Amino acid sequence: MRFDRRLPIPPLIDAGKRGNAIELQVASGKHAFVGGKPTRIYGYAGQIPGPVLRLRRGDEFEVTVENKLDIDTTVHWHGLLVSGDVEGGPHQIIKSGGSWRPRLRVDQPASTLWFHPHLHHDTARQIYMGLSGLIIVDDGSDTKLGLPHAYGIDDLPIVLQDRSFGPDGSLLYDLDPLTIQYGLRGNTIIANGVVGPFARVPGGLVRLRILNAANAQNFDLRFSDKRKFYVVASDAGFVSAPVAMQQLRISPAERFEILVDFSNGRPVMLETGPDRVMGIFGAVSEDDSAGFVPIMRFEPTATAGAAKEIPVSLVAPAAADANRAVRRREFLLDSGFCGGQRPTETGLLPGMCINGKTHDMARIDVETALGTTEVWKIVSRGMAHPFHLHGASFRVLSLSGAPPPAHLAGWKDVVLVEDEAELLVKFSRPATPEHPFMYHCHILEHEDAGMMGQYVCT
Ligand SMILES: [Cu+2]
Repeated sequence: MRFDRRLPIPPLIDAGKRGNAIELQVASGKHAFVGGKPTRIYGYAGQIPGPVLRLRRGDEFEVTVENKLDIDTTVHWHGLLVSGDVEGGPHQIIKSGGSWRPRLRVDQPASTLWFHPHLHHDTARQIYMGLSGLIIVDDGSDTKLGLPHAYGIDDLPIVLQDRSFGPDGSLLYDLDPLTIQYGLRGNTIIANGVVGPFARVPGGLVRLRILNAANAQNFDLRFSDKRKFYVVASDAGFVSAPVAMQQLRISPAERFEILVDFSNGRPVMLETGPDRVMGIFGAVSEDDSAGFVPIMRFEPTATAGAAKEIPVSLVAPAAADANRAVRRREFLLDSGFCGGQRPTETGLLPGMCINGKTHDMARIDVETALGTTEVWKIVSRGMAHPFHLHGASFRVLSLSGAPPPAHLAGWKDVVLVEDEAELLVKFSRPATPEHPFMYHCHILEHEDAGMMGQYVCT
């Protein structure tokens, strides 16, 4: 790989600077993933990567979404804590040629969120075709904490995905029962929509906002010189203090913000290892199943960064007190096929279940009370499932019976469950039976196959 394409920096849409009224087109377009070979894609504004929305805490903004695709879609604000009627799940369909205009109130801590389609049975393909964008929630804490925050300079969005391409550079997406079972995995890793990019960065501290927007692949990130880096935030907010790490696993839909020190001036590669939970199916290197492959190259410049020191502390979340939980529930995510086959152009495809039931848009599975906290025990069977729920953030109480490592101890909205996990979920937004919240596996082929339930919060 040549690493001769500059890392695309998505356009920044700063809602506050546009009177908190923004527009988003969902359209098809052309994009060259592999040098010089444009191919048909879906994109927000018809482009890959999709824009980054910057939202200020305390603001209310309006989005006009126009669907220019020849298919229906939805736009789900993943991690944004808003009510069920505007969060863009499977019930808020935007018809082909139609539009949708939700008003959204931003009231949550600084965090890196994202948006993507959530149309039942077609989420995986639509995201694979290019529909995803990041959201930055800004609560003013960056300056106070001394964190890099110059967008595109020392604060870089990095969206990681895996893809497979045809000889003409086009995206390949074919579903069969085996692909559904393991989730679709590509043989090439892209960052911000291109293969093998490089980024020039200041020779100092740089913040990377990393999103795993892959359909199924867990990335296992490290730098080629094994340097330490510091996790400062997980999905829904800062961790209490920077966590020094040399290797970081990031599962589908998870976000981590990390600080990397480039002050030694040496170029370095960001690499990923195999998806450890998938055995031989998780290899990323064609010749060595244990090998790491380079994703992108960082080239420090002679310019010093604005931020000099790793902060000593960040924002400590309140203690995760399981005694406050009003009830306990258990969810079994099983990648064996259950009932509910769905017809497609290529024949019947099998369904997947939570607690023995495949997704049904007309069935409410769980009723919760607004303002309460519950313990949700998630059990994975068959393989590791990244569990996500809408309309709430949670704290990880335990993973396989042990307390979570420091970088997973803050507020989150996705967690990879290898065998079992206990989560303390705080229900702070309402959802009615007409517009319920989802909980589901974020392996997109599992979700489309029905590994998804619905809850109300009243
Ligand atoms: Cu799954």
